[in-house]
Amino acid sequence: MPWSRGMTTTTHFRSCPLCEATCGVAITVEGDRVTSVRGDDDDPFSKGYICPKGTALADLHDDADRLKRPVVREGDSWREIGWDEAFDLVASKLKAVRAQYGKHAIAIYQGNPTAHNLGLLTYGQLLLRTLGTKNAYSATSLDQLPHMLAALMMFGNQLLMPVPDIDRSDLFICLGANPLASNGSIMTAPDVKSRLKAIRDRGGKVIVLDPRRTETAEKADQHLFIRPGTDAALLLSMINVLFAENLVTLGRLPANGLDELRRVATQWTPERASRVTGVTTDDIRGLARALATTKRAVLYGRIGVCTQAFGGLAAWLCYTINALTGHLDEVGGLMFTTPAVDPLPLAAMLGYDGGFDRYRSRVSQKPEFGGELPVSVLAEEIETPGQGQIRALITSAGNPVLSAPGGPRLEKAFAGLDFMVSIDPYINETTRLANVILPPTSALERSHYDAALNAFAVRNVAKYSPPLFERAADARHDWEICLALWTRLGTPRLLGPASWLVQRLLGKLGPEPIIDLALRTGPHRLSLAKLRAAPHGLDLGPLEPRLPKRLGTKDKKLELAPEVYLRDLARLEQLSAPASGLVLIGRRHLRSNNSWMHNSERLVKGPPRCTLMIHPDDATARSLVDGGTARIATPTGAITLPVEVTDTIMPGVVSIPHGWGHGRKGVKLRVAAEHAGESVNDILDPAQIDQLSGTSALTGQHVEVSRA
Ligand SMILES: Nc1nc2c(c(=O)[nH]1)N[C@H]1C(S)=C(S)[C@@H](COP(=O)(O)OP(=O)(O)OC[C@H]3O[C@@H](n4cnc5c(=O)[nH]c(N)nc54)[C@H](O)[C@@H]3O)O[C@H]1N2
Ligand SMILES: Nc1nc2c(c(=O)[nH]1)N[C@H]1C(S)=C(S)[C@@H](COP(=O)(O)OP(=O)(O)OC[C@H]3O[C@@H](n4cnc5c(=O)[nH]c(N)nc54)[C@H](O)[C@@H]3O)O[C@H]1N2
Ligand code: SF4
Ligand SMILES: [Mo]
Repeated sequence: MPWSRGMTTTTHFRSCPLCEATCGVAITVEGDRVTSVRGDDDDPFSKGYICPKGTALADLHDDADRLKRPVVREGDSWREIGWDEAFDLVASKLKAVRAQYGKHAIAIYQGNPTAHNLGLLTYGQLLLRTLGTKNAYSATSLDQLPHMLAALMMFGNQLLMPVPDIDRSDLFICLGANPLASNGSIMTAPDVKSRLKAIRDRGGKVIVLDPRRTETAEKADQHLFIRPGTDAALLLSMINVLFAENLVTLGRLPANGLDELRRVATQWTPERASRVTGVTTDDIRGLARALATTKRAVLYGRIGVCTQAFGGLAAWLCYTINALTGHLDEVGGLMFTTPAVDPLPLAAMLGYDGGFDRYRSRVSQKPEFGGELPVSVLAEEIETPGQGQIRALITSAGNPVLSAPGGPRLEKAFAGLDFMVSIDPYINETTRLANVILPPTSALERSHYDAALNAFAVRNVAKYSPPLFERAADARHDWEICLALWTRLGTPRLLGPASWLVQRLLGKLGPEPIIDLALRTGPHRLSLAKLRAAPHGLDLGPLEPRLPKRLGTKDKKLELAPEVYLRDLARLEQLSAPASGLVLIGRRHLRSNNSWMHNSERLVKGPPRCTLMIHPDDATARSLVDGGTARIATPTGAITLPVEVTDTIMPGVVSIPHGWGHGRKGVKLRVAAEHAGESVNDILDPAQIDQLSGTSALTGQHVEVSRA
């Protein structure tokens, strides 16, 4: 729109919903155009920091490829239809499937942006979790499931995941995370770089264990290479040292399982673990001693620890080792938050109350977790005929074709469904296979409160973001889409005679009153009005000890050695010194966000980022040169990528980022198509999982690399 008289420039303070850091942004608007997005200097938590993705908030809003109205697929082309027509169509198709095949024939898949979207966290769960299907899937089993399982088993609630008290720690051991690229995960901490620097400035130490000398490792005091998939062995041997050298201190926390831990750790001497992990015995002992003897210290493990063959064990041991060294629930250690909106009672109300292995998947008997099955079985549950076969799919804020191993198999399975609907703003690798796409408003057109991520923030904070732009009359928020489907699908019948009233009421309300009520009844006794009066957000102080009160375990004790893990340790015996050949790891880049932000020119410009990183020795052995092309193959498939030869990666390991592969036919992402890359999940084998938890093994799979 051209500038015209009466058009004023205004600045608005919001939080960025694109990653877990929840940075405060100052958005300058002229008329209906965003003219700049900067960091909000007065945000008490992020203090002016933003990353390049924050700036791209405007690109997403203005993206010409973003859908504004529902579309229905007719062969290879799409036709816009009205909202009511779309809702009626979707509801009738889903109801028909349900009537003919039963409720488990409708599968759901919820993706990562759910956690950043108030409407999907509330009304989305209302729709999707009341469908009553066992075929519920999400990005959880590609991500933090092992942390949630450990929280459930050890602390009695799957949402009770502790976070590193990074601002008061004097030793930060970082295992399988690269917060300088990811901006932190299950550690909401804007500007991690400055927070890590502050540790060093106060005389503390940062140590990174990673198969790659990452951006975070470059800024650390020490970096140690560790072989992919061997973290459980490392941690057990550190625990072995703690017991052997009498360094175990549980502190004030009542706990069960100490003797069992001592027993299982005796099997894993530093010598044995060193052969497996590639970390020297001196370093293993040094790590254990440093963790035990530094008063304020923490070992933080994240996705590299989870998404591997022994992810369940490794995530459990990460929490356990903090408990054994007196750092659980202590200042500077691994702490629990006191969020203004407490997600625990809310989740319980929505039926997300935790549980593991209460039932199994139909085809290959994989365990349920939190009412969901692992994504690794989604394709087989669609392909395999019989009672309970999936016939229809709802995807919401997810792109499993690029995000889950076995992408080509998934797209084939999706194409064979009776019906598929996607709640998503784009026609991408997954949604192009849907029959109907229901696009929500953009992040700038809706209100936001970080109901999920504040529960994992390194300080207790709260901030409300009202909508920046009024939504167009014919646009719908995610919550409105979910409510419309929930109403039509007949699930309100559960509510009995009051259902009509409840529907009308919910339709008028939206998510705000829910958050307001949760704020008022929460531990800080806030309200939306109080948050509206503080547009930069509120700092509610540092983390405080919460145990044993907050434990959900029956006897209010920590469970240090839950039975499921003790049993799974037998499997770890398979770990041995590495065979020859290469194993694959992933990586993240500051300018990328999983699979869906590659349509912003400012984020994708520059040299290609979807490359194969390989160590010089491994490159030479395969006649690969920097800038050349390599073929990377597994029994699942093969892709071809540009080569980056670098000694920042461990010999025997190669790295490929995920979320690329936009060259598929029918994808309508103009910018992304010019920077298509290849999808690493086209070659990852979906059958390789952590057998305990069902989490996909995204790291540590074997690959063959040759000159293309
Ligand atoms: N090989 C490998 N694979 C991985 C990973 C890895 O490290 N390596 N990481 C895994 C991890 S941690 C995760 S979380 C998953 C992510 O996996 P997914 O959640 O399946 O994928 P995303 O790329 O986050 O896709 C998000 C989708 O949501 C849509 N979207 C964005 N905003 C909104 C919104 O506000 N409302 C709605 N309705 N839709 C929206 C986007 O258009 C996009 O289609 O990928 C996993 N896959
Ligand atoms: N810029 C950007 N930010 C993001 C995302 C993004 O795609 N881009 N995605 C968001 C999402 S959904 C998530 S879940 C978070 C994840 O946040 P992080 O957990 O910080 O994820 P990564 O940056 O992938 O770092 C994982 C590290 O583990 C290492 N690693 C791989 N295998 C192993 C192993 O077996 N053992 C050990 N010890 N290390 C291993 C990898 O080399 C990598 O450096 O990031 C979020 N933030
Ligand atoms: S770090 Fe995350 S929250 Fe902060 S600006 Fe970047 S994408 Fe947004
Ligand atoms: Mo994730």
